[in-house]
Amino acid sequence: MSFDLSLYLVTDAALCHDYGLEKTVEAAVNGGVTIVQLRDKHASDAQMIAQAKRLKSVLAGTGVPLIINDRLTVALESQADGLHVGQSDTAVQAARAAMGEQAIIGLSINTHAQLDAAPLTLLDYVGIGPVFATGSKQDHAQPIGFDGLAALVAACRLPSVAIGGLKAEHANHVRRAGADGLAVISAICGQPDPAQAARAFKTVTAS
Ligand code: TZP
Ligand code: MG
Repeated sequence: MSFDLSLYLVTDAALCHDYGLEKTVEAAVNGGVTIVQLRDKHASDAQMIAQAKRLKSVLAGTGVPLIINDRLTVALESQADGLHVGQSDTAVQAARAAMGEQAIIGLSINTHAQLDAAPLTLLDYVGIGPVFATGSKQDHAQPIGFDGLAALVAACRLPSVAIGGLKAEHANHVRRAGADGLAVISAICGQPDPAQAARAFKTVTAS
């Protein structure tokens, strides 16, 4: 499946409680989200598989891929479009072997050493960050700022998406740093109007 990293929504169901996860994702896609990652650190595999299937129905016909965070079993069972892994999750080689050639596979990167060690030929994209400190991920790595982002993007031959504390007002900085897109949780999940929150990223004028 082809993919567009320009506005990458990572979900947090706990933040979406008023609006609900499916409605949040639907609204966010209407507002311009181009790719969705289901991330849930608390659900069981079975719960996450059921949630992934519901999100697949929401995304059907939109062309927006569904990526699963960390859990290979969930990605396989739900027939999701891809898997995103962190440095201490399922190895990329195992993920590619299990998911097949067509799957979209991404890896989180925070340092040049991690980039140098990454099996780039088995990956479709990298997530680079956190750009800023964020309350959305416990024990996140050291923030790298826009300069750190630019240096990692410049050293990376793959499509890349920036993550960590990003808001609509940062869209131009991220583009200038050379990344293909922004990945966000709290700037869309849990916002009173997720469609408008997504649209805000799209309407930042180039400067
Ligand atoms: N990985 C690095 S930072 C982060 C993840 C999953 C959380 C991003 O959330 P937010 O709310 O967009 O800062
Ligand atoms: Mg992880």
